Amino acid sequence: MIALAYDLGASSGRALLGRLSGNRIEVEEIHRFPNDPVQAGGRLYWDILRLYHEIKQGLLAAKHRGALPQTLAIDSWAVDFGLLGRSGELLANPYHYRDAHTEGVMERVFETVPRADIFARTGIQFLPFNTIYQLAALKAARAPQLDAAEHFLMIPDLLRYFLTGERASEFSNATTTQLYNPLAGDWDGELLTRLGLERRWFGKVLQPGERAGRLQPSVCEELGVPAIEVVAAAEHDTGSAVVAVPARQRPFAYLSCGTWSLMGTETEQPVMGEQALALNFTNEGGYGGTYRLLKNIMGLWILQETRREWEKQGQSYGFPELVALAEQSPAFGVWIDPDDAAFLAPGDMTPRIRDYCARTGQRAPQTPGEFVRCIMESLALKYRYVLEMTERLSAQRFEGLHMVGGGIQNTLLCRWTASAIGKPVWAGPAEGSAIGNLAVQWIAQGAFADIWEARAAIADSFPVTTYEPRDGAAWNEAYGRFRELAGLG
Ligand code: LFR
Repeated sequence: MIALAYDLGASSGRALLGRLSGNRIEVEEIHRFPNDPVQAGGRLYWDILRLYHEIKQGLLAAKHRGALPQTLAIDSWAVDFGLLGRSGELLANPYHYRDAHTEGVMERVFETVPRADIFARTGIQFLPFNTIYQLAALKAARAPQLDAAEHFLMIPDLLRYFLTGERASEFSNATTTQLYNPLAGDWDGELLTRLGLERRWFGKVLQPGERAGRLQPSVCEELGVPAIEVVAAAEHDTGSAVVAVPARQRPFAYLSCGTWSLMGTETEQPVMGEQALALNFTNEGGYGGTYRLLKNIMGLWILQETRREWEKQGQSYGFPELVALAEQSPAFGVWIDPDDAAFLAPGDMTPRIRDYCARTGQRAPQTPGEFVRCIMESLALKYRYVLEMTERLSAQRFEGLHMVGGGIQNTLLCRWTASAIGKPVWAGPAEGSAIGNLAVQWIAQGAFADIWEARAAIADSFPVTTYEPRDGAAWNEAYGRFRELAGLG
């Protein structure tokens, strides 16, 4: 059975062809393309039509291989969206969630709807770029697109709409808007109304695995392909990544490791108590009505931006080179809290790291190796904190940590993570989101009975590397100091 997964990340997109025979999964990347954000007029956008063009190229690549899929599905990063007008046209280019227009908006929204109310209605963590604050920012700016808007679609919904002509939202991604009420099982009409947003913009919400239409005739004609069926995967990439965690049962802990690090556990019910609110955990919707009780950690973003900064200055380093430099630098010298608000916006990171060090009375890193060591050790230490909080909130103990996603290619990070948490790390698969996307398509096609059968096939088809913890005493001591420095209780 052949399925085609599109996985769009914050810096590149891929089309992967998945073949399933018996319980054996094979994936082949057939198309990869950059997804560079575009700055224009002081704003930061996604190049949505270019992404749609690349999606078509992926279909052509499958056709030229003689491997047309039975179904296809798209997953991407969360929270971003487009608005459609009366005749279904896209009204404006979608903003990038790291655009500055949401600065300070979250706090202003709390004056209308208090923070605790928003959490009680949605169970979603407070991130300044959540859809709710993006829409509030457009509203405050009297953006003309709001006057003409008829439909709201998130990025994968929008691309799926271009392909099929059918408009529908998808559950896993819808929850990330912070406008969806998991207890009511629908968009939160009251919350929308209180913010002056229109309930009617928000349409039907499909569950991951539901069929979502077929390629429309104009697309079939343009590409010379049949009317392939389109499935709603867990369209939030993190949702798809968690589908692909090769665990045999619950409970399990995961870290989806890419530009962001998403750490948590899969639960059957959202955890919406006071403690979850205080720790700013989230409950994003998943496959089969599950939830991802997790926390966003800034992740490899800081390293990616640091590398970009050095490149701009004419010093080009590959990631493996940077990791090697970090390994050769002295241990436990200086740390940052990766989730400090200073590290969210795009741009040069080394001045912000220096500034953080000055604020916290530390000697700033000097060499590239020291900077990278600082970033990676800080991530590993933050992972330990978030894992402990996940255990506390879910009242579970984890024997180890599943790491999935491209970040596991950074084997030093996997090693340090195991040492920091004092538990084994099981790393794999690296193509987490794409494989989870494919798995949901195969469940929809009837090839897997359920998610556990899919996870067993994933466990049998892809290598998983185990990293055992080392130097326990030194990491424990470091963790104590890190918590104090980062003000983590
Ligand atoms: C990861 C991710 C995170 C989300 C962030 C922004 O790619 O989807 O889960 O918080 O991107 O959308």
